Amino acid sequence: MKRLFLSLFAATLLLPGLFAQNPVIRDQYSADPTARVFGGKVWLFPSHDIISPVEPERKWFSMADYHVFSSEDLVNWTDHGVILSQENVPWGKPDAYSMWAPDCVEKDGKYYFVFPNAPKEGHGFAIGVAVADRPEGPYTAREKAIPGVFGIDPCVLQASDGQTYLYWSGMGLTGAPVKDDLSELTGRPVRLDTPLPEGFKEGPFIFEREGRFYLTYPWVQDKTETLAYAMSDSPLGPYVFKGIIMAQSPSECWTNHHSIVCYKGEWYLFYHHNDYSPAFDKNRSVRIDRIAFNEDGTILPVTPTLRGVGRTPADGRIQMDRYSALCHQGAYLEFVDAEHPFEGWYIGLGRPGTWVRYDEVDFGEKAPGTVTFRYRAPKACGVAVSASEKTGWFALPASDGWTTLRLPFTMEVIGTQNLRLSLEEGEGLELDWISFGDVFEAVFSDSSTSLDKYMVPATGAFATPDQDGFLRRWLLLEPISCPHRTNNEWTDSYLRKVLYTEYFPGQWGDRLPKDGAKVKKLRWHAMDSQLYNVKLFRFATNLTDLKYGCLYWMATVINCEEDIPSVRLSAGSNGPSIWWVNGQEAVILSGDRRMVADDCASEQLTLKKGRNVIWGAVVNGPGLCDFCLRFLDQDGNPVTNYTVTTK
Ligand code: FUB
Repeated sequence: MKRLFLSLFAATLLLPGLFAQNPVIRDQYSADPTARVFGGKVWLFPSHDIISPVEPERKWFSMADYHVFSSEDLVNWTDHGVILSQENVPWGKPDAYSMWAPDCVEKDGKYYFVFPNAPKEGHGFAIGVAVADRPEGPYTAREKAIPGVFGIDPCVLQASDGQTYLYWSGMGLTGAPVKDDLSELTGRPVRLDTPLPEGFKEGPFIFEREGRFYLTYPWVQDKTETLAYAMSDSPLGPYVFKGIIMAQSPSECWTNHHSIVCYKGEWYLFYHHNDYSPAFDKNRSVRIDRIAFNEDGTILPVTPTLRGVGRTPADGRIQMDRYSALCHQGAYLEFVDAEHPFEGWYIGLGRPGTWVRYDEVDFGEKAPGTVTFRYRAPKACGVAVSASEKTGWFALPASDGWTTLRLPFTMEVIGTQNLRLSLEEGEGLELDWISFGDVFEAVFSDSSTSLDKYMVPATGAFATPDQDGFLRRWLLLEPISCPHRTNNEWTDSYLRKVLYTEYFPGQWGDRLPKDGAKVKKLRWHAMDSQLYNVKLFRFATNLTDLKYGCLYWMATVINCEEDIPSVRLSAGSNGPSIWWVNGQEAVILSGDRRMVADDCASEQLTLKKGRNVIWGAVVNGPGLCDFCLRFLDQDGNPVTNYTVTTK
């Protein structure tokens, strides 16, 4: 694997005082981000880049649908799934893969999602609108595109004078007044770019701040797109060029595309870069960095960072490769698994003296008792970890493969701190993540009931079923309290009532929550079971205070290279349970049962080529609780020709 020594670009990221954990969407490509604030949350409406399923060799944009994401802290993002697909646009070609940069605004309780697409008739792009009652949809596309608007990159401004404006690009930058529901223009389109410096322009994003209007846009000044801006006293200009917000990328991602939003009193720039796809710059990923204004309203240039915005909890996985600052020489970044870029990166510290800093780690109110390193190193290493003006020294034994080592941490570190890690002895330390206290303290506890006898955090891009076909990789949610009066009530109808209640967004959905994501205070854990049966009781007792009177949710993904027909899902659980395959209920085990392998099997079903998502929920009464699951073929033999992931 080619080692990517940090270049000039990385060096430009080292300025102190910049914060980020980028990219923010880490399980799919996302581009052209428009961020809007609705109901106290940030809603992110990006394009959804994919590799073209019809012309994979054609190195061009390919987008079939849109997802929407929301966040309250700009760190944890909920994917609300697909809100609009190319097949559901009455006026659009259903196979054009041209769902380019969108926007969304709210007016009188309706959400207007505005997007470009290739029309069924004619060439180029038209711009249409889909309407919903909630930001997450469902959205219904109107029958026709907006009359007289041809182009891409729509952006809507709801000006403080009460007028709504629509802007778009294609042959320059254009704006026009529009009805509040975006159904038609109400005035003549005006070219906004004619007085601006020459060079290709697209992606207009217009916003109003302190009585001034900002026309911000990607602009090719030299080779690739910068983000530039102009200002005016009026929404339709004339605009006066003011300068560059973000320089062109030295790694030559040709496009950039952005939005600027004020959230909880702070201003943020959303933009994109091809982080997960260095070899193909049409598969991009959304980043966020802070943006600031001078007193006269002009914008301070933004340097792109990997650290991004938001605080990282100390007991989460702190990806030091998303650093705030890094020593100039001897450090490098690489994908953990070049075949699976969404697994992220690790950081290499080549020799003594190399260091990395990661800002804004939230240690909370109680100092952690342990620190866990996920690393590999050809030789034993000594590292110094500094936070809150204290430094601790940690010895990491040599390890050729990735290993997870938990060590005592005795420093009194609380609150939000900047973390610095330096290699003091040894060489070639490669660090995937570090984490403090709580979760990992429990997971790697040495006590006789320790969880690692039963399950360990999932590692590696995928798992396989064991030789008997049992599924051992699961995403497990910490237990939800669910007191029961008596075990006699565990009938089918009771179970369906309790287990068809929605506890979190995306329940039964095609997209799994991320490892570490939270449902209120409960956390999802991607785990590899050491046993064929997954010991939920051990999971609960090691990680939470709740043991009894609760219910567990779990999910996993089976990836098949081809359709596997005529199989049955075969389940056993201590405690009643329901199991779903690709959104359909497959097995229900009701009553007060013990865990017996193959206790109950589904009707015959087909595991389809590609992803198959399994969801399960198990109720626990007053005792132990576990489950086992596998697929059996028509002859009752275990099915094992697939891989298992939690993404
Ligand atoms: O994502 C497709 C196109 O690339 C957008 O519409 C442009 O703004 C550029 O980002």
